[in-house]
Amino acid sequence: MTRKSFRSRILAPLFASAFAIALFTQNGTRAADAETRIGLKLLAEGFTAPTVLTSLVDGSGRLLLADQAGVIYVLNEAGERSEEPFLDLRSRVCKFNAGMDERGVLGLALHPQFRENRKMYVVYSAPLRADGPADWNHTMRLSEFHVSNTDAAIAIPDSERILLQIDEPDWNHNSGRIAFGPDGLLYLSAGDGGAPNDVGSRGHAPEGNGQNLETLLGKILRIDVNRGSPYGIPADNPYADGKKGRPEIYAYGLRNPWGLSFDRGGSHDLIVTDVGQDRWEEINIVVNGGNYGWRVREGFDGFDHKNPRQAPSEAPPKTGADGKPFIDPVLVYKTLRRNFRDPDAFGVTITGGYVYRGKAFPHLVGKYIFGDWSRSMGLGDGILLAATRSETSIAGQTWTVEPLALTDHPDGRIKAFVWAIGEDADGEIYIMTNGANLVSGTRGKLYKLAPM
Ligand SMILES: [Ca+2]
Repeated sequence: MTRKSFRSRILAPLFASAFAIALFTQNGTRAADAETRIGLKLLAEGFTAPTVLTSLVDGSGRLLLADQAGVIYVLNEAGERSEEPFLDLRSRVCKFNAGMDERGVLGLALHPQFRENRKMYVVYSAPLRADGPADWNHTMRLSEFHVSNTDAAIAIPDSERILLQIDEPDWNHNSGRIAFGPDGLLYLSAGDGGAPNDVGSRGHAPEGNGQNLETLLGKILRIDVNRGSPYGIPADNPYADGKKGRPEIYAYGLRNPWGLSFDRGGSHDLIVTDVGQDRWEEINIVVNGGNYGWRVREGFDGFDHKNPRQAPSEAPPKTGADGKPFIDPVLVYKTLRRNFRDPDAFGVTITGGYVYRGKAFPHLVGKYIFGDWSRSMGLGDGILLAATRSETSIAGQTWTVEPLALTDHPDGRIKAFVWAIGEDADGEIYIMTNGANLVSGTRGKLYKLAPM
């Protein structure tokens, strides 16, 4: 070996990496100059556990904020809360746990023709209905309400028309997110009913609710609120005739889908996040009739409910009980369960968000903005994240993810529970946080992603 070749072997990689760093810095600086810096602007506080933020589409620019504790508020663009709530459901929601709780007001959506018909839809957890299974926990209710014709900021409590009731064996894994699709139909996410691993004699089918087509638990449902009594079944729902499954089912194999939204641009994908058991948090693009795997798969792996912390040694199943192939998530990341320092695990629970289609941040357009609830069940330590569709599949994933770099939180960590993400009529994004893992108190806050 000559001295020269020795030197070049040592120096060439050093030179190459120094060159790469220089390029990266140059690109990074250039990119940072072009990108509008993202600030977390506190809009309102003093809530309990805010779950939904949407626009009151009456031309006033006002916002609606649903609080899990039972009240829906009207806010102006500056975040100031109207004295009179939009709708107070505290006498209709079930009694909350002293500790953690996943019940309460969980979903809110205005009818696509709200300006003309003043109809809106709410999902909330009511006490167990009289004819519900005796030892079950509560009944999740999807109801229609009318809003005053003279004042769009007041919903009429007595106008409630209950559309759908789902009995829930436990207080957790309810989901209850709703959104109208571009088809004008209402989509509702229902969790697997609670209890670890979708197993249990109280309220879980032998094969798990996610894979059982005779229960609405563990599903994405789709109904037509504009016809039928109390609603219509879309003709192309996969089990519309009711012979092989419940006609409301649109897709299945979900565990605790705390996130359901349509991309308002692109191909209007329905994006559903699914909270993992012990190993993987998922983002899924949900299609008609799709089977997303729970509880025989988690992430890209198989799932053994008797040994949930390890992937089974055999290859994951490729097809479900109906013979159709499972649909892979577009992105997974590790669930933080045991190793609290694992850098690949953002937290313990994925919180679904929205594909950004607003105007404030051109560099975010087309990215899916979401979060993870917290690194800890007891202490609020959540993160905001941005996922990007990638050109090539990486280990089966077609999206990539990185922390959403905020002006005051460059690592995306906002030091609170990321309870929910919201979106207004302009496509701008809101973050709802809770300072405690409780549905009591006044530690809930509403932030807007705003140039800063
Ligand atoms: Ca899945």
